[in-house]
Amino acid sequence: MTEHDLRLVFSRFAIPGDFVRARFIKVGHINDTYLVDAMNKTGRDQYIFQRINRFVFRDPERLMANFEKITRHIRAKLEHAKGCDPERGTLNLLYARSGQCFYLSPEGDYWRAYRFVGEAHIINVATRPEQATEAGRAFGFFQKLLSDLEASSLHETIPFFHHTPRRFSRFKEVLSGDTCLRAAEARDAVAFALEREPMTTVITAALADGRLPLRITHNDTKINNILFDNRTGKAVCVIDLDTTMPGSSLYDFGDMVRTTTSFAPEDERDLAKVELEMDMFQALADGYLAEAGDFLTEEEIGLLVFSGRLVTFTIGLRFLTDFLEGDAYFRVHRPGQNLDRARAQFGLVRSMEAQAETMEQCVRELLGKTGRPRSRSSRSGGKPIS
Ligand code: ADP
Ligand code: GN1
Ligand code: MG
Repeated sequence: MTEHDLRLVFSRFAIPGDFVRARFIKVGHINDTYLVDAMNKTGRDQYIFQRINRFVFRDPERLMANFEKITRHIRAKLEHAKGCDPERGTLNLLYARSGQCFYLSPEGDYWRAYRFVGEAHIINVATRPEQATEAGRAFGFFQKLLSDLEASSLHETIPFFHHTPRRFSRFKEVLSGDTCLRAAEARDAVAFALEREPMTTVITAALADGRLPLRITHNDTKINNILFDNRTGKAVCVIDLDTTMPGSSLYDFGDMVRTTTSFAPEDERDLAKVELEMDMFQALADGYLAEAGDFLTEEEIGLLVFSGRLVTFTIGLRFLTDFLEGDAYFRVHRPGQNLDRARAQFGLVRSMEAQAETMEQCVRELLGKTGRPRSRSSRSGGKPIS
């Protein structure tokens, strides 16, 4: 994608001012994201432009319908909430000249644009407990803001996204085909995955029989999908809303455990560095329960610690499957990166397995401190799947 193309895409949006330049942002694994500088009469403006990944998202128009619904809903809430800033507290979409919230190029690419949230930064690896607390609060608040939006009003942008048994079947299929001849190199990770098949069904089974409620959840709650304020260090905006759709609160909490409790990066090669840090976990759970403790059911609370293991395992399994398949899904910046990512996730699962009882104790203490959980009937939100 050249600067010239971005200039053209920019011109298709109803944005005042002139295009100045575009820079590629290398962070996410999925979409192509650019920071665009523009100049208007009053000075410089910045925008985020994204080309939606068509391989991952098969129906971008439905995805954008979700996006519009979610951001409008949140914005309306923030406009009435004390101390909230609707300009920075959610993504603000910009419209194309066609009137749609995306631009479809002649090549078949879907583009969207939103206002750049300034004076903010992302965190790829949490280093301090306050950051984990902020992450927990931000995604808990996000779930709360969407709790009165009808789950069935959103499209499923990626069917069976967190469905671990399906992910496992796909893994086994790819493994037995081994068309890229990579299974031998991944023998350790493959063995780790195969040993853990029995745990894969726990959450999907509980959702299917109504023990767990279906909610609107973010479904991609890694810490770098939050913008943090440069001055205060507080979470300002939850981003990357492509997978916000019906799901389980446990998918969100589990992915937060994966990405806020270890000081090692997602693709760490030195597995001795991959450990769950208990003070980070405590800080995360504290922040999350401060927002979500009121609406979570006892069943959800009972599976919080397990969700960390399951979601970390599932994402490791997806990295491993993608490695075996030739890196078709997750963007890689070097050969073998998806295998490193898989091994690091599995290392973290191992650390969580070893510390499971201490993690459970930590949740019990946090709940005891605040008198939660309250009785089930006093909570609202979340509908069982029929
Ligand atoms: P992906 O789906 O590929 O992960 P994201 O939507 O997470 O893409 O965006 C990638 C990166 O772009 C983010 O990590 C962040 O650095 C930056 N970004 C996205 N939206 C904004 C925004 N509105 N304001 C500032 N930075 C943003
Ligand atoms: C992808 O888009 P990004 O980079 O925030 C992926 C998540 C994975 C994550 C692993 C749509 O998230 O599911 O957990 O990578 N998103 C999609 O880092 O597949
Ligand atoms: Mg992202």
